[in-house]
Amino acid sequence: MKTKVGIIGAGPSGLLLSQILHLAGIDSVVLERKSRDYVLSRIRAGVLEQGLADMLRAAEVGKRMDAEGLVHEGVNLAFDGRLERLDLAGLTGGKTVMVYGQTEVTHDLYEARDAMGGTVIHEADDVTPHGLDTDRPYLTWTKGGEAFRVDCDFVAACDGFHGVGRQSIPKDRLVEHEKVYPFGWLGVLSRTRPVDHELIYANHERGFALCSMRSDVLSRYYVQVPLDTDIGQWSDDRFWEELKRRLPQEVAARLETGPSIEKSIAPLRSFVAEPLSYGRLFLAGDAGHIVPPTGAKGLNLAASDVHYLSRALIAHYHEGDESALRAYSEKALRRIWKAERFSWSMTMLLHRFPAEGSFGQRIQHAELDYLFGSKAAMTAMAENYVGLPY
Ligand code: FAS
Ligand code: PHB
Repeated sequence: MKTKVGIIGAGPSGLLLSQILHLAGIDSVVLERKSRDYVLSRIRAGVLEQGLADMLRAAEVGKRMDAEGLVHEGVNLAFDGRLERLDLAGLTGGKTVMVYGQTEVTHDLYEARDAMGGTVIHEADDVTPHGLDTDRPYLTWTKGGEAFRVDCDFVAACDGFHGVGRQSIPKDRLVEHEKVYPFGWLGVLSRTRPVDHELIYANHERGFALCSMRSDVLSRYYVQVPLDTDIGQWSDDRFWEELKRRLPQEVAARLETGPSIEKSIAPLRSFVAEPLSYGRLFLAGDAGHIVPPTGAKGLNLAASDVHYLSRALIAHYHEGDESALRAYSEKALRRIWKAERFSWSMTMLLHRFPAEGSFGQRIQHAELDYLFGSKAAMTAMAENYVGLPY
């Protein structure tokens, strides 16, 4: 088998890259280790920056998002008994975010790949990149006990934090920067009406909470939990009671509860690998970086990586111009680090850090009180939340 770009991973990064390259007449093969159903069963991100929404429309996969997604012009922060609204559109000259689940984005990308004859191979075991430091790299894998190989010009590792791509870069050519937070997020998905028409991020002495949604009848909630939490100890009733205790009373009073249809714990970390390329291998999305979900940046950073990488590959094939491929890592990392900073700052501002004691919480309240008394501070938060330019 031969293709131009071998893509490892059929998450949003890999599928979006494959779709954009196809529309530019550049063929690719996507190798995914899990089944399609497994990929589509994962509940992940919920907030799309305008940049990602525009990319999906340009890639001819934005129709269902525009029909079913929720455009949000503001976001709310609860702290110290207050509920304050950040007017995203008013502070950023009309920019908004789109609430539309990553699962739906992935579903729409799969549909488009199918419709355009895309090659996505699932349950590909032991995907292994070869010859990355040559001009004839290739990928091998096994499936059903049979061995396969695809020769390509380039390899895009869109295989997430635990993927094989980053591991294929020689250790002496990679620097990894990491911060692990001393807590996780316990998330619940429920077929209940969202508690508010916009998101609510809550700083509370019992811990962080987030009220989000997937639609008008599908809600997504999170509470901060210790890293060693046993999810088996968290009944639905316990979750709802804890969430109510972390929200302002007028919000808790109107919270609609119901059976969870998904419940999971996600650890929080900040991570960046540098550089994002090695020979003919390019890292995109979680393969190269991780952010704590507090800033709703994970999926959106994957999008800007794909934006830069797809344009660089198109310049190579259409104009023989290699400069953007050479500049990919530096260009992507500049935007990545700004989103890492924002996600870290939102995490430090909104979560409970027991080691910081009452002084730490008072500092957080002072920062939040200052924020909502300063147009400059609110504008800075708003422009980061809606997404910095590509
Ligand atoms: P993904 O991890 O989505 O996809 C990588 C794909 O590669 C997977 O399908 C995997 O099976 C495949 N793969 C891995 N190794 C392979 C191999 N060796 N061979 C072949 N295939 C391989 N972001 C937010 O903005 N908000 C959130 O609330 C949020 N919640 C999250 C919760 C969890 C539990 C996790 C893990 C992440 C969350 N994120 C969130 C971040 C998430 O949305 C990612 O940013 C997003 O999935 C990035 O997409 P990809 O880069 O495509 O990586
Ligand atoms: C979600 O809806 O899953 C979500 C929204 C905003 C975040 C994190 C997660 O910051």
